[in-house]
Amino acid sequence: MTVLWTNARIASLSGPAPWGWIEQGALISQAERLLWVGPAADLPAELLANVEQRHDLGGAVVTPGLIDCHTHLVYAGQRSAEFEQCLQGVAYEDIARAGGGIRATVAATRAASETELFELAARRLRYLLAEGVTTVEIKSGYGLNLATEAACLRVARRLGVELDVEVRSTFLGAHALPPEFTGRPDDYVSAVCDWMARLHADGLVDAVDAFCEGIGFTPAQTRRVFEAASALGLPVKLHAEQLSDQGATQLACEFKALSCDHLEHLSLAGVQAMVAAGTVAVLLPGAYYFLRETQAPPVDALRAGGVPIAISTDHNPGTSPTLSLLLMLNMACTLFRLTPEEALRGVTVNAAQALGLHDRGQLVAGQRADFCVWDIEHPNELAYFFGRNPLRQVVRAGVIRT
Ligand code: DI6
Ligand code: FE
Repeated sequence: MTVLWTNARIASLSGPAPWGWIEQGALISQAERLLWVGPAADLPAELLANVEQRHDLGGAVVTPGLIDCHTHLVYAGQRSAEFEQCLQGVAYEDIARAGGGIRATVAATRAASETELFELAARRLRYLLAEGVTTVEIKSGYGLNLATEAACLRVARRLGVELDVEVRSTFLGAHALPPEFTGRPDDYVSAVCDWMARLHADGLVDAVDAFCEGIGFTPAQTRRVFEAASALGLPVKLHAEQLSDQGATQLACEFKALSCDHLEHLSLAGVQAMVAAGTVAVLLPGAYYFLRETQAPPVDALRAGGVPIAISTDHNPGTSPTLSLLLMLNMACTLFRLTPEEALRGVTVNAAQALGLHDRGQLVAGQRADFCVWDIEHPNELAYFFGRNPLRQVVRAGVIRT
């Protein structure tokens, strides 16, 4: 099916114009791809001759479909009681050391059935889709044994089949030390490397992640996880420098990481490593806000180095229980001083790069026909409003979804 979409004001995020703006724009999609994007006045007659269906978008603003490139959507339970403790002054790290935190969610997740995990994650994912998310990354990391990690990754795959979204799955076995490995972190890392190979053989893994932190895994342990991933040909990502500077970013960049995520405590040497490796910086303002952090990531240095910056929800029950990617656009601007255009690039083209995807994130010929139609006059409103959802329509793979 060849479809003509007219009367669009397009933020293509491609080309030299701010926002890649096309004032009186049109798009032609053919099956799941864009065949042509540009000013309506330039529509080529030979393509118009083949159009089978037409849609008038009524002068609405059109952007690429949104991409949430860092989520922990599959888990059971929630941790609002820990939120209350944090408000009383107990530190997130102390809750984790006392057996709460990630381990509390691991216990709840192990106790849930795969069907329950699917239903819980589907309910969460629908909130993201309602704001125009067309691609989402989902990490495991709340199972921490082979059976439950596998179940969580199968749930992620099934979400991509049953809900209207493309899912990329990331194995985060090295998220926390499970209780049965207390005092034996190196043995646990060996187990993670072994499970990784099995999960990959079952087609459940698109990338590998780890939590390199004082309360997570050391750089030496993280290196072992990355060596195992590289041996399997899997790309890596890293939760790096969230609570302290471990030099984890430099390590991840040795392995040409797709992205380093969080980065509040990133050093200049870390920035330079990212520049050299072409690694994307994924900033997570929800976690920064929720933990009431005060040291923001070094945005000026990242910008100066030309490091692509992505933005994501980091949805998880402990440090970022948000299901609004639009809210993260606003927070990326207010808390991290991104421009609204940088923020939109952060949930489209740069988020795609953070997932190793090069077929989406901009509206140009050859890319996927994934786009959002918004009830706004200017794309900067996506970062300006908070708690308002101006989404009118989603087109994914060339088909109207909502
Ligand atoms: N960093 C985070 O912010 C989340 N995971 C991670 O490695 C927190 C996960 C949790 O507290 O449940
Ligand atoms: Fe995370």
